[in-house]
Amino acid sequence: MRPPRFRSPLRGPWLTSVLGAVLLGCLPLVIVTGLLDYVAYGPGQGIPADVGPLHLPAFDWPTRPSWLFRLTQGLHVGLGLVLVPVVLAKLWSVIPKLFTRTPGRALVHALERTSLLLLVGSILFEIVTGLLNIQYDYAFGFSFYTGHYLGAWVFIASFVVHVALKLPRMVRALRSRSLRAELTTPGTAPESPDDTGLVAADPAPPTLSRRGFLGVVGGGSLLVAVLTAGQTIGGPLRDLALLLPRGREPGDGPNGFPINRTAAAAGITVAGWRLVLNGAVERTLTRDDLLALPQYTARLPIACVEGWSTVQTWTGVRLRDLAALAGVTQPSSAHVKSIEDGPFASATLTAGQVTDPDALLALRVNGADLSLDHGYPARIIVPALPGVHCTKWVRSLDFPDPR
Ligand SMILES: Nc1nc2c(c(=O)[nH]1)N[C@H]1C(S)=C(S)[C@@H](COP(=O)(O)O)O[C@H]1N2
Ligand SMILES: [Mo]
Repeated sequence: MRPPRFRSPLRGPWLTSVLGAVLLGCLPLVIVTGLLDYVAYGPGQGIPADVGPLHLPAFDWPTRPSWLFRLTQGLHVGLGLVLVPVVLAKLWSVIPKLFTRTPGRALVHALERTSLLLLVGSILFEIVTGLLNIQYDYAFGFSFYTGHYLGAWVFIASFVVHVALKLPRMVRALRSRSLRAELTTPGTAPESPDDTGLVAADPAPPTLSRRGFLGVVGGGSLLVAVLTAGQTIGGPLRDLALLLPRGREPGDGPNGFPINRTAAAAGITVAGWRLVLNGAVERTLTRDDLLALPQYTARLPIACVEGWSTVQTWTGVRLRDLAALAGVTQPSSAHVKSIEDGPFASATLTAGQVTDPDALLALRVNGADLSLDHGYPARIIVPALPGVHCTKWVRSLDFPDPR
């Protein structure tokens, strides 16, 4: 028995399948780019924490193309956000199923219920944790990275099961009507009832056509896209970046690009600053010492896990030159520490990331000294490195001595 309150004439297997097909086409991209982002963070940096057998195969994240992380991270967050209206529409389209019993034995019913609960629960969990991570600093009682990662595996497993179970039905339903015809004529007549239990038995009079409904969902996605992309595109669109609110007022000039964590928030004082290099030998350098070394300039992005990114022109000293100064000519890694001790105050770089010719300890940006908010006296900038590892206010660089 279907409760009478779900009487929309729009619900039906075709509508659900159209939304399902969009998600089937796009969610794998969100999943893969999300997992790649964890690979990019590199193992052993606590992102995610120890997840036992669920850990990903570790491979060294490349430094080329320099926009690689910008792409994977941007796709993950951007597409993930844009799909939220589609997910919500799909959930709305199947609400009556919550109240119908699967024919057959109680066990089958319980299994189906459990798998749907995991599917719906995990996608909502991923959306909510992802959104909260963008909106607030550390709003969780658990690590966002670990929670989002474990939630992703619950979702992946239940998504695979769901697709395997529903794919034939989806294909059949898609064939039952012509998408083109639906989009060109505002159809409101209910779909023909079938055993899915989605079509209302006593449909209410229509208030919206199926085409109108799809238009509302698509318009919602478009709106989300506009509200999201402003942070990255900048200019007048930045004021529209309501969904990516960080650093909306970075000011003008060479240092006028987004700031997640200000120097004030990190409690930075730089009086008497020295850079400490540890390798085969220990070296201590002032900022003037660093400026007297060969300077290199590279145009490189910072891409944040929160979905925004920015490309700037950075100038500074090559990390491999600093390793050589510390007596390490073939660095196998580098451990970076900031003068603050917040959650993102240290990072470990791979051999490839230290030796890339564009891997810099940046002192200047766009022809001016770094501002204090952007990491003055010096910050890390490496091609394709996740933003979170572009450590600001660097205090020391340790190059483990291979000898
Ligand atoms: N010392 C320090 N460096 C840091 C951070 C930080 O909190 N502390 N934030 C990181 C993050 S999450 C990003 S995305 C980049 C860019 O952040 P910004 O906009 O605050 O410069 O800097 C990174 N460097
Ligand atoms: Mo970030």
